[in-house]
Amino acid sequence: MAKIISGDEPNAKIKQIDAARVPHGGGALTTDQGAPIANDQEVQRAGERGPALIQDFVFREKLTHFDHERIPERIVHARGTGAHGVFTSYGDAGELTKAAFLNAKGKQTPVFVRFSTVAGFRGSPDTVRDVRGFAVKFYTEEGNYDIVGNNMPVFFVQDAIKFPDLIHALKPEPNNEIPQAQSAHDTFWDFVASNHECAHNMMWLMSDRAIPRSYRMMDGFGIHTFKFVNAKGEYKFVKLHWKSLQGVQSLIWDETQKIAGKDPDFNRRDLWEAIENGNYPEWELGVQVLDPKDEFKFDFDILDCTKLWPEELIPIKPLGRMTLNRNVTNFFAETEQVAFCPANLVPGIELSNDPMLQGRLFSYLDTQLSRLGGPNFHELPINRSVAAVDNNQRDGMHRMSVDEGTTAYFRNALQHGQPHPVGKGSGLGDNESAVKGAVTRDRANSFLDFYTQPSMFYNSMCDWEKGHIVDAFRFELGKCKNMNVRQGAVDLLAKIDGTLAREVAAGCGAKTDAKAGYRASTAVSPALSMAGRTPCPKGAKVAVLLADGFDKKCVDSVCAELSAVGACPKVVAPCQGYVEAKSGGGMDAADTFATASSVTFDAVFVPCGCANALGKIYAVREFLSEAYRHCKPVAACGDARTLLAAAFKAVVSTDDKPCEDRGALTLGNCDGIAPFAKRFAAMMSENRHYERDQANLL
Ligand code: HDE
Repeated sequence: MAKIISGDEPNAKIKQIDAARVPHGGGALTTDQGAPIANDQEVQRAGERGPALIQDFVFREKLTHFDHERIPERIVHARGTGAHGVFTSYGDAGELTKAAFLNAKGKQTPVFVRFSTVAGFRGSPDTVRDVRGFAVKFYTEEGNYDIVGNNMPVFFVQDAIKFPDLIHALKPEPNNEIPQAQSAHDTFWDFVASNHECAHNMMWLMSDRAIPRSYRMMDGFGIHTFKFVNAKGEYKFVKLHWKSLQGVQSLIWDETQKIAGKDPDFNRRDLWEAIENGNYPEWELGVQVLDPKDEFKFDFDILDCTKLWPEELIPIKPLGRMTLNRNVTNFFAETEQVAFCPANLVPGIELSNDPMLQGRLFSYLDTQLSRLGGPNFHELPINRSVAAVDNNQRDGMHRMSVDEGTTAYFRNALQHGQPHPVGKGSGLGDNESAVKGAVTRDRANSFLDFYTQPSMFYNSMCDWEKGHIVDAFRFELGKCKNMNVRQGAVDLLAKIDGTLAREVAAGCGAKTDAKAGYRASTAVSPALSMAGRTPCPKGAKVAVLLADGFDKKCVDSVCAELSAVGACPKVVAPCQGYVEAKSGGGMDAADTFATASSVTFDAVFVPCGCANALGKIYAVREFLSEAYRHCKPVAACGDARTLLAAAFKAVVSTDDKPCEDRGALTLGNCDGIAPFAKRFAAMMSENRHYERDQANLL
């Protein structure tokens, strides 16, 4: 059956992609037919100042190709970015599943991942409030296996037939195609208010999970219930989880909006740079496992994709680790043409009857037919399986393979019955399961509780998370022009949490008689809070603000500590080029106050020696006050403390002992630079200073 790429599994996909690479720039320019071109800069014309000739095939071929360079963007998840990597199995899942890629310790399988936003068009900014797609393709020895998930564990609607309605409501409104990449508009909230099953995903969408600091710093979820089947044919229900080993961190809402202008490619660039710098992001794949005998044990239906399985009830068993270690060579060929499908499974992993999952099985193949132009997209290098493909499918648009032989049918005698089905128990999805009940469009009663889990989610948030959720609702509903829409959304909140409904209503002009303290559920799931998930310092971007005259010893000492934890200090100065230190020597400035802004950094440091020069630049004050407002670590020593004082209020050090006030780290006398530098570097692996949210900043 499958061809095993022995001893070289992690590189199998890379080899395939490399085989398809075409180096360019080798010499003569040719037509697509390989004929040399004399001149492709001037159209052939009748006389130097005369009309163009239709016989100019060189011109027509060039323009025809150009006119067709784009393929339809994805209807949803159009904006995304991808990377290659490898999945390493922990090898102890044999009791659960016969899937070969999980069956040996250390076994490596190549993967391709595409992260995305949902609502925006292909050119939309990365940092919008949205669900993030987290789609992984495993190129296993038994064929491609795709986990096409999101960065939130639940979905908006329960039934696939409602998906077009949800997306029509979320996308820009059809009369004027406004707004781009935003849920903050009337039709989306009208849909939410009219379809209470959205409540749970809507709570996640209003939380900080919807504005991740980086694709590296978010978790992923398979969302649906699947089945793992072992070699004995026994099955268990499972939910899939990707836990980020970079920790989990989010941006601040004001910051996301500014980044959308300053660097619309923020998340794409972050992932690209991390991989280029050898700072390979990793996630641990895990499963929650449920015995079929416990299917009806809970107060939610395990087939309902608007519900999660609290980790405290069903713990996550780790299965392996994914490392992203190679950027794409060509965005179009790899990231744009990759085609995921939840039906791409391997023996040992099967579907459940989740009505959303069932509908997805149809949609993905269907969408590729128009997006990738025919039934042969599986032959594109990025989609091609590393396991041998052999079947009786033939021909169609853009067929790459030159299929040999005369038999394209089964059963046959001419080819000795080959290729042949492998038989019961060895192939895909052939585990038997019972079906009962009448054909119906009725929804099960067990799907009809819309409020308990959203309430548990809200109960599980810490104070700053709750504050951000209230602010998000106020913003989103505040952007809705129709008062009935705002009121409808607040009425929905009143069924979840009375205090939340009252706070949101007060901010958006709606009314509520919800009782403060009312909660649809008193349950708490601590695993849902991000408060305990601190970021990994690797790749943290630190702005070092300099001008001529700075103290190099301070900068060297701080930069050394930052580099030691894997953070990336970057000099920002009034002009690009060399900045001279007071005691001789200097540093190169990569950015200026015109090209850089605090929102694209994780922290800021200003050394002593250049406060006079920097104090004259308005952008420096803005840089510091904004970093402070966005709750980032801000550090200054010596005379630079005056710059901090001009930007925000903080208690500062007056001697050689570092002083820390809500993430503002200062040092009066630079003799104490060593502990100061160490402490600043340690701050890169802490949560942001959300206590400043409520603080009087200026
Ligand atoms: Fe998708 N979805 N989806 N979806 N989805 C697509 O497929 C669709 C759903 C998800 O990076 C499209 O190839 C329907 C749930 C991700 O290429 C399209 C329904 C979840 C990606 C499509 C759903 C997802 C897609 C667009 C309801 C979370 C990006 C182009 C039945 C578990 C994959 C394409 C990538 C992409 C349809 C529901 C996640 C149009 C009809 C639930 C991460 O086929």
